[in-house]
Parts: sequence; structure tokens; C-alpha cells
Amino acid sequence: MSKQHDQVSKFLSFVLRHQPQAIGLMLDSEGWADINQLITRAASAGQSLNIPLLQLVVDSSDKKRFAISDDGLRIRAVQGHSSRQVDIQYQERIPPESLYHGTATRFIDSINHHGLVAGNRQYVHLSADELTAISVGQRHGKPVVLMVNALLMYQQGFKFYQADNGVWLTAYVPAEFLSTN
Ligand code: HQG
Repeated sequence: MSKQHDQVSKFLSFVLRHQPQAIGLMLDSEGWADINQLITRAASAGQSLNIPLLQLVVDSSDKKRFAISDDGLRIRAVQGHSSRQVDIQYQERIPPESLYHGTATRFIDSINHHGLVAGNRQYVHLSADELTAISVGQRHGKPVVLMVNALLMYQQGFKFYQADNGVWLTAYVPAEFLSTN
């Protein structure tokens, strides 16, 4: 991604996941914003956007963070929203036996005590592979990967969802389902 695309991607994460109200943008309950409204509101906030640029950023996002609707009129972030911003009805899925969560070593004591909590986000984010988890953990400090006994959780009634970009989501992971390997 070019530097300009990276900056636009960060702007979109901010307004489509966390603070649409900062630029007076409306999201529906599924997280969709009207593209023309986004362009207009962004312009008044000093961020210049246009449809080809948005399409390029959506297509070049390494993690496929955003999606444009089939009719081309709306845009949303596919996951990562702040807890009270939206209520996306993700498709419930049966998880694989194990999923992974990357975090920083300094959080481990607290996680062992409280389990994995969603914090400011709508869900705890999990990945199907350990390498992704390491890079997620590195964002916070010295990384450590936790293995989540996902299928057992599911069998005990916990719900799992998968976002369009493959990220696994669940509301809460009690510490008893976590291990380091
Ligand atoms: C930690 C990025 C203490 C948790 C990534 C994490 C991901 C606890 C941090 C997505 C805790 C929250 C999400 C507890 C959890 N005590 N710390 N009980 N429970 N934590 O950024 O999972 O680039 O909100 O381990 O790739 O790091 O934005 O979540 O370290 O998919 O598209 O609290 O964000 O994607 O941090 O990352 P975050 P995350 P994007």
C-alpha cells in the first residue's frame, strides 16, 4: 500500500469503526455508510476522497478491512468496530478445534485472571493461524500467542462468528479455554 493509501485506510478505520460522529457520518446497524455522504463529510473534515480512490484502498487493504456493497453505493468496515457503534449480524460458524490470539506478554497475568475480553471492540478477535496472531500481538509489545480451545467452547454454548475477511470473533473467552503452547 502507498503512503497515501495507508493514510486513507487509517482515516476509514477511524470513521467506519470508531467515530463516525467525528465527521457527522451516519452508519446503519450493519455498519454501512453511504459513499457519497462519506465523501462529502470527509471533505468538510479536510480529507479528500473520491470513488476510485476508495475502491483502490478497499482492494489493496492487506487484511481486506473494508467492503463496498454490490450496488456500489455503500461502504463499511468488515470488523474491528467499537462496541457501541454498530450491531453487525455476523454469520454464526462452527470454529475449528483451535484458534489463536496474539497479545503482549504484559497482558498475560490479567488475561489469565479475567479471560480474553473485547475491551473497546465489539468482539475478541481470533485467527485461524499462529503467524497472524504473532503479528497482531506485536502491535502491543513483546508478542505471545494464546491457543483457544474453540471447538470445546462452541460445544459448551459459546457463539463464534467469522467476518468477511476471515477473522474469527467471539464475545468473551474464559481463561479455562486458553493455553500457551
Ligand atoms: C488484550 C487489528 C488485559 C488483547 C488486528 C489485546 C486484529 C487483555 C488488547 C484486530 C485482556 C486489545 C484486533 C485482559 C484482552 N486483560 N488485556 N483480560 N483481554 N486483552 O487492538 O486483538 O489492523 O483491541 O489481548 O489485526 O489486538 O485494526 O485487539 O492485546 O485483527 O484491521 O487487549 O485489530 O486489525 O487490543 O486486535 P485490540 P487485538 P486492524
